[in-house]
Formats: sequence, C-alpha cells, structure tokens
Amino acid sequence: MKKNWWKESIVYQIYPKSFNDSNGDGIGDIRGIIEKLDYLKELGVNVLWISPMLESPQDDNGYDISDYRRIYKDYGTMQDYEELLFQAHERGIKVLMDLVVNHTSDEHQWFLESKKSKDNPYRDYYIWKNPVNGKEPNNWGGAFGGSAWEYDNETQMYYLHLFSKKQPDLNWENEKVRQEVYDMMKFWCDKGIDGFRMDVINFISKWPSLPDGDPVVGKTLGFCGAEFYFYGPCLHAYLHEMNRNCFGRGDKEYVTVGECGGLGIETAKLTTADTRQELSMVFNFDHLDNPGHMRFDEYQYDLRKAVKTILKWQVEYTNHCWPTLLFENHDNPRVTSKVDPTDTYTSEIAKLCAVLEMTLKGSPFVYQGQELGMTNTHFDSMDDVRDVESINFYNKLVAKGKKPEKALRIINGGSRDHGRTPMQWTAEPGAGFTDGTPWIGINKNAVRVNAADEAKVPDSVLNDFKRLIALRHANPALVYGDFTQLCPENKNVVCYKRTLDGNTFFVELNLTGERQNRPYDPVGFQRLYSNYHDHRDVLMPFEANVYLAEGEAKA
Ligand code: TEU
Ligand code: CA
Repeated sequence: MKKNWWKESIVYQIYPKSFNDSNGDGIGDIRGIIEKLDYLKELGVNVLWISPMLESPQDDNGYDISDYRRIYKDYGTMQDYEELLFQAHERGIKVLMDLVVNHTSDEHQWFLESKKSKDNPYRDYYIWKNPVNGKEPNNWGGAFGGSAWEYDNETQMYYLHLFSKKQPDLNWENEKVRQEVYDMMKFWCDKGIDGFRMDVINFISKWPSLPDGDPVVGKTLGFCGAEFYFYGPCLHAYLHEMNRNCFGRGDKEYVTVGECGGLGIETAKLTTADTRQELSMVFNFDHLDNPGHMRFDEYQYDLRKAVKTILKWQVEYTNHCWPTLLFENHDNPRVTSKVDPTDTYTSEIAKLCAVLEMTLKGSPFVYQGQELGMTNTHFDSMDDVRDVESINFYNKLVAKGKKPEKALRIINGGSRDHGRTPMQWTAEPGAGFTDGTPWIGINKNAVRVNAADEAKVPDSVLNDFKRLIALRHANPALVYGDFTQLCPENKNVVCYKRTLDGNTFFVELNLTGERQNRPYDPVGFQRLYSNYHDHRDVLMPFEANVYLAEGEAKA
C-alpha cells in the first residue's frame, strides 16, 4: 500500500452559496469561507473541496459555468480566491477545485459561438444532431427531466444536454475541446490549487453512434440512455491524457477524485489503480440510495444495506486503489433524516456515520453541517425550493396529474435542497450565516443545532467529530491498517478490526433502531469512543463503539 498525503487527509466539502455570507447579501462567499478557516482547522480537516465558484448564470448553482477563468461575481474576486488559497495553505489546509467539464453553461462564449451557424469554428465543441423523423435524435432522458436534447431554431438542429437545457454537453471527441480543458486546468494548477473533484467525469465519453437507450436499463442507471455514456469507449483514454497533460506531469502530487455515479468496483479499479495514471479516487454512490430506490422515493433508508456496500469496497478494492468514504453531499438529503425521519436518534446516527468514516480504509469526506448533525428541513411550499432538479420534477409530477400537495410531499422526500440550507453557525436569526435575507430558508432547528452551542457541549456531534478525526490522525492503523470483518453473518450489528504494526482497533456498530445482542464480546478491549455514555450488555439503537484490542492507541 503506497502512502500518499491524500490517503491520510480528511476532506471537507463546502457548498459556497450556503456556507458563510460575509457581506449580508444572503449569499455565501469567499471571504465568508476565509472567516471560517480557523473553525475548519480546529475541526481537524486537511483538505477543502469547494463546489464551483466560477462565473455562472446559476441555473444549477454553479455547475453551469460560463467562464472558466473568472470567479462568480456574488462569491467575490480572483484576489479573494487567491487570498483563500494563501490563508488555507498557511493553516496547512489544501484546496480542491470542482472541475465541471462534461458540460458548460449555454451562456459560455463557446456555446454562443457554436449555436450561431453550422460552420462556426466552435460548432463541434458541442454535440449537435439533426432531427430524426422530425423528433429528438434518440430517446435519452435528461437528469433534470424531459429529453436530453434541446431543439435550436437558429440552425434547426438539436444539441445534447444530459442535465438542464442550460448545460450543453461538451464534445470530448474534439481534440480542441480537450486541449482547452487541459489549458484551463493548468491555469488553476498554476494558481496553487491542490487537486480537482471532477463533476460527472465518467460521462464525458459517449458512444459515437448515440444509440437509443433501453428504458429498463435506464431505470436502473437513473436515466434512459445512460448505458451509452456512463462508461464510454474513450473514458480511460481521456483520463490518462488529462493526467499526462495536467496534474500528473510535474513534481507536485495533486489529488483527483472523479464523481463517477454508475461505475462499479471493477470499472472504478481501472479508473483509480495507482498503476493506471488516471485518477486518485472516485465517488461511488451505490450506498447512498437503497437498491431499486431513487432519492425521491418515500422509503426508510436502511443503514444495513448502505454499510454492506461500503464494506464490499473495503474487501474487494485491492491495495492499488483507495476508497472514498462519504454519507452526504450537496446532491442528497441529510443522511440522519433518511435513516430516522422521526429525529429520535439523529445525533447517534450522525456519530455512527462519523465512526464509520473515521475508522475505515479510504479518504473520509465530510459535508458542511454533517459535523453538526444537521437534518432535512421542511419545504412548506414550492416557493421555498430552489433546486432546478426539484422544480422540474415537481412540474412534471403535477403535469402528469399528481395533486400539488402530494407532489410537494415527494419533493420533500428527496430534494437536493435539504443539503443546501445555510450552515448553522449560531442560534441567532440568520443562524450566523447571514445578516441579510438568505437565498434559501434556514432550517428552523438552527436554534438548537448549531456550531456555537455544540462547541460548549462535551459530547455534541461537533465535539465527537473532532474527537474521531483526532483519533484517526493519531493512529495510522485506522488509515492504512488491514480490514477484517467479524461475524459477517450478523446483518444488524457490524464488527470489524483494523490492524497495523501490532496495533489493533475493534469497531462495533448497531445499524438498527432496536437494541441488539453483541455478536462479538470485546472483553479485555479498551473502549476509546462511544456515542452512548454507559456500557450495557446489549447494544443500544445505533450504538457505535471503538476499542483498542491490542497494542497502543494514541489520543
Ligand atoms: O451531479 C451529478 C449527479 O449524479 C447528481 O446530480 C444526480 O445525477 C442528479 O441529482 C439526478 O439524480 C453532479 C453535481 O454534483 C450536481 O450538483 C450537478 O447538478 C450535476 O452533476 C450536473 O453538473
Ligand atoms: Ca455574500
């Protein structure tokens, strides 16, 4: 197992619009992030992944970029960004850029040129097709509803957009496009960033013939046609070329993490193995939705299924690959609410997920507010909802005859906006996020779920996150140690060991909301952490314990 700085790092994801507003306009900004760097340092995080902050009309909150070399005006200036890099690096914190190059905004200069005429030099920067029998070129569906094709009257052709119609897909078969992307990436590397999170990077290679998708397969993969782009024929060639032309070329060791929904273990190995010169890591989301469900389905999220998937990667991902560990991001509701909508065991569940992230092999990713045990909010009306995906889905449900109140209930079940409510810094009005009117409503529970109050409570979710992060940093066995699951036949209680250089840690997790008998007796082990105070002969609901089984543990 090669040792790398990014394997020993805790990554914290910031959704800038909702993190901290320094100038009272209700929108988070770069100076607001700078104000919180000491908080992040004290939490123990080593790397920041900041969702896009480049110029954008904000149709998809920045995942629709209109200028790759300019900072979005409401977030600040290039000088602010350079100051953020400097201040973060001063604190030993690295910064990743969110690279969105499967598509641009339809307001990007390249697309404005491309749509002007069929012989425009930029025409082939995007994917244009003639109508087939007067209709869309194929049956691919867009992730935000409707067709993945938009008709353009000017040149009477369709252009492809796997996401919103304001996010036209770039044509990666065009070498000029690839060169533009690599030049842009080098521009930001030269600014001093430390790596990239790569947005839907496995979508960049499409099957050249763009064939019709199988609706049944599409339902499994999430979108009709996905089998012809989620793992396209040139994906590895493009990633290897990008590696050799950008982040893999010099002496500095960058980290790259590809958002690769749909890649399984074997295809992920080919994308991240340290012999492949492609990416460092990938996100796989199989554990974030229970099989056969999508985010908006009304279902109780079963941690047992999620953890089963996570542990499969612990065992099968080999020593040439390195997992990512995450439970939340800006595209998902809060994990605590998915597991326990009654908010009965919120802090126990938040801490149990923290134990998993901090004691398994892989790089832990903590999403803003996860360290506080932030939960879903409630959208009383669609006026409270901001996400293009949720709005389009609501309109589709109502257009299909769903009663508005039923459609709103479905949106409340899975909207990405649950993860985008403002960070809860204090109990004051504005939650310490803003002195102005926030761009999206603040969760009412900020009066009791907030960083300032939790800092004063010894066993708060915040302080337990700090404690677990410190435990991981102090004990290499929790990073590089061998993983062994014990009593794998027990589906309700997961037990595993991590061993390195004579030090062995033992972890037991009750993944259910009921009391469970212990499948493995930790007799003689020293308990280092628990999300419950007293120690019973049964495991309490969502109880999570970390022990030292042999050797020594540093605090
Ligand atoms: O997400 C792609 C993605 O997999 C999810 O957005 C999912 O496909 C979608 O929510 C439908 O279920 C990335 C970004 O994380 C997301 O915020 C962007 O909206 C999307 O790409 C387009 O850039
Ligand atoms: Ca602001």
